[in-house]
Amino acid sequence: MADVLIALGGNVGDVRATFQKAIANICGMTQGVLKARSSDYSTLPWGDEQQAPFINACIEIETALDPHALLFTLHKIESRFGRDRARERRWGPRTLDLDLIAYDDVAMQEPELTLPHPRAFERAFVLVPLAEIVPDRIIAGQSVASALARLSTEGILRLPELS
Ligand code: PH2
Ligand code: MG
Ligand code: MG
Repeated sequence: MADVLIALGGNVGDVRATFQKAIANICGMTQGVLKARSSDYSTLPWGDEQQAPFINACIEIETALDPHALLFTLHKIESRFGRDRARERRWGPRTLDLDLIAYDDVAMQEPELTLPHPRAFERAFVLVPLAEIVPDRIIAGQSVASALARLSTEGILRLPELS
């Protein structure tokens, strides 16, 4: 089984409800075991500021799927929750974004998949939830917590648990 980190994001619809269902789908469709789930965070939009705030979270799962099969499954779940890659703009609004951040210690660079995720460490909206669940995990030579310490966390707000 591989240990996998996945980042969730979205800013269209009831994103927190989408996350709950998407996480159940991820576990079901990857025969995966959920090892950790961060809180949900409200985060200011990055890249394209003219849009609603995002909700972001991260999970850690164990799965036997290989990286490509896992990515294919994540894309399928994105479209199941209304994501339409053909119609969206770069960095723009979306119902659900599922990013594969790390897959064990696998390093690969292919057109459709780079591991670990090449931009995860530049983004506090990924690292804040990730540091909540795996602060000591080493990715690309540095710990999640030390990578986070170099970024501003302004505009990131931890949301209370849904009752
Ligand atoms: N995702 C984007 C673009 N901008 N900003 C935040 N705060 N969080 C995101 O997940 C995000 C974003 C495109 O996927
Ligand atoms: Mg993304
Ligand atoms: Mg993505």
